[in-house]
Amino acid sequence: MMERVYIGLGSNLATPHTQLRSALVALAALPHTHLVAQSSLYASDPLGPADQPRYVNAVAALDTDLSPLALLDALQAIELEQGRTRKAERWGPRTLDLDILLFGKHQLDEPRLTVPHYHMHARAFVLYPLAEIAPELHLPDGRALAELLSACTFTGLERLNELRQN
Ligand code: PH2
Ligand code: MG
Ligand code: MG
Repeated sequence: MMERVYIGLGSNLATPHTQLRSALVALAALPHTHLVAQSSLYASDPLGPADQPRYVNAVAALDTDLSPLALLDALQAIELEQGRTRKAERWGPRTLDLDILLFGKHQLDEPRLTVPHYHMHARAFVLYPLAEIAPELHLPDGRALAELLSACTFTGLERLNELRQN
């Protein structure tokens, strides 16, 4: 059965907006998957260590027949393809981060994958792009995205236009 999945995209190294554009092309090419929608790109202040560049973030909606772990494998392959290296530093800089935010109405708590994504309900750089493509969304626990948004400020976030993407 096709599931509607939301992916958070983030980058703060190696021309971030280019990283996100390539990642969207790669997502659109995944097997058994359709890219349904993509948000604008947003510049965002780094969450975590402050001595790193600003991020560019976006959210994409996919319909997929892949299982959650098969999709995770595919996303990690795209991250590696785009030069991702795993460093010890938590929340450190990265060329590309692809996070499964939501997988249909599933709630998963497995060693490799927690869905909904841990902190999505409080992150402006996730909630605002998500609301752009799915304003009526509800989380699996019933909370409305609109309600989460109203508790989360736009501070530190900047929607990028087509001409100024970095
Ligand atoms: N991702 C992180 C850590 N901090 N900050 C912003 N602004 N955007 C991110 O995507 C991000 C972050 C770890 O995944
Ligand atoms: Mg992340
Ligand atoms: Mg990640």
